[in-house]
Amino acid sequence: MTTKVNDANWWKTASIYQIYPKSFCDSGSKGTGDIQGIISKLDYLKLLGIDAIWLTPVYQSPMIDNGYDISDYYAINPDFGSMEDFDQLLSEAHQRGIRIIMDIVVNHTSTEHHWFQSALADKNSPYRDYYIWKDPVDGQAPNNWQSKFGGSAWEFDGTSGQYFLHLFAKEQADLNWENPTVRAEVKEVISYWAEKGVDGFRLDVINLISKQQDFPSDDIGDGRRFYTDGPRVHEYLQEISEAVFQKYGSVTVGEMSSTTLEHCQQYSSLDNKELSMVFNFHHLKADYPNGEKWTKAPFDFLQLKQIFNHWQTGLNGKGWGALFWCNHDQPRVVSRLGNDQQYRVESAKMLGASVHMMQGTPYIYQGEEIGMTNPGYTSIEQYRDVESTNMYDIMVNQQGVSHDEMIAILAQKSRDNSRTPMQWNSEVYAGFSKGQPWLEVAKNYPDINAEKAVADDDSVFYFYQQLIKLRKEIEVITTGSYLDLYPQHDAIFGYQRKSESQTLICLNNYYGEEAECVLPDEFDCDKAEYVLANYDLQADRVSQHQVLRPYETRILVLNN
Ligand code: TEU
Repeated sequence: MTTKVNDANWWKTASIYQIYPKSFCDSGSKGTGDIQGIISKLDYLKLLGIDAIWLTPVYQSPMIDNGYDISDYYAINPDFGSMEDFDQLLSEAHQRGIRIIMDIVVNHTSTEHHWFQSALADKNSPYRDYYIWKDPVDGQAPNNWQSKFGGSAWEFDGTSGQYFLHLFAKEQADLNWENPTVRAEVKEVISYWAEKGVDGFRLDVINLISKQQDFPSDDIGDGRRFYTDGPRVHEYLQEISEAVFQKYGSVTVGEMSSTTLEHCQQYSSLDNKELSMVFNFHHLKADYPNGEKWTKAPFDFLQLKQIFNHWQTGLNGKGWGALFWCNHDQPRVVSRLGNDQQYRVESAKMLGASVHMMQGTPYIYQGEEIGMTNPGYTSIEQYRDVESTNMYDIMVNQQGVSHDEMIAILAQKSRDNSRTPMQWNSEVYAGFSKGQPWLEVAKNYPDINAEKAVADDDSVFYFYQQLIKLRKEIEVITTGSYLDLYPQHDAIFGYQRKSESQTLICLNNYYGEEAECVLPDEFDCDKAEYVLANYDLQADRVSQHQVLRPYETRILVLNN
């Protein structure tokens, strides 16, 4: 079946693979991943069938936030390799028909960036206004905004007697986008990488760049409502898009923190005035009771389906979403929403199918394609993530939460859950490195690794390979409408995609007990066929009455 999408929008039938370089593959024995390690795995990615790699930051950085604190946008961090290594990666990926999407972090820079260092040294520096400095109010921080990593979002500088804003770590100073020179610098940075042949950009927390200029305190929240989807954000994005993205034909995906559907319809509008597509995270807060991340809680299944329904129907015909469960900030989905013990393979496949049959562009995070799990760390010493260690200090040492309770919360919610070294084989350190890794490898690597998956026709790997192929072969996946068939069902997430020529139904049992549903009367089972499933279906005939086994997924297609 041919798709109805022209090549300029190649990304509408593509699947994108996210690499977190520090944890992907070490070509030597440093214990941290590098670019040569990525190059050595390009054939593995080609076999999977992905179309592009989203590479998280490899620029010069003190690595306080593992590269999201950039100190030089024009240099490669020697921990990852050289610019020649990067050029080789770009060339070898292109030779395999794989595009490269670079991470661009321009809401903030590292406080070691020379812009910030100059601003810090001299209140009259030309770079002072690159950042957001405010006088104390009544001897305190300018307002009560909170950092997303805990504590105040303001850091005091004794030399100048002013505070500077940092929505993340205190080593990540927010840029002042009101300053046209800052916007010009950003255009230069992105143009530099586009000129090198980079195919696209992932824009880190790009919906936070416009702050309400009176910087009011927030009497009902942590201040995010005064800088999220801010007053000039669309103006800024249109300016950058016109100057750079449209000029180079770059594909772009914006990471939108705490955003709304309405803003995302504009960010990803089909007229391409701003970005190609957006990441939103609402579906990944179904296990945040009352929006609170730092609790150990089950996910709310009906809420999860309602959120998918809201975004699938809301973006259809108006914008374009990224489809994902996992990334370097999120725990492993098979541990979070599936069953990473008795039904690890079945639930990993079911969760993959759940999002891959939706409208949007799927993103596969390293290790998701082989069903990697959370590591189940038991002590705070095993953690490295600045957010996790900050929150441990605040909650245990300042708020009196017990050590055991916090360890249980971290085991479910910490970003390090997804940052454990990629499991390549059953050799020491899972074949990730010849030296001790920077973060402990999950103990299950002898059983869960890429080498074993590639040798097993029934592995999660080949199921994902099929999902990627289906998107290219079945047009309704890209163009069809969306209908949740059983919004109130307490175990089955079943939805229908419909176009003029095809109907697709994706059925997913999210739990470990058998579950039943009935297909819509108008769905002609006699003409329908199963195109993919995670159990042997025995009977080829599609029946109106469906009985799904634990974590079973079934994808059915009917050519209208
Ligand atoms: O993440 C932004 C973001 O929203 C997440 O930090 C989220 O708030 C948190 O991880 C979940 O609790 C981006 C990057 O993906 C992340 O790795 C960086 O730490 C952050 O921005 C700052 O650059």
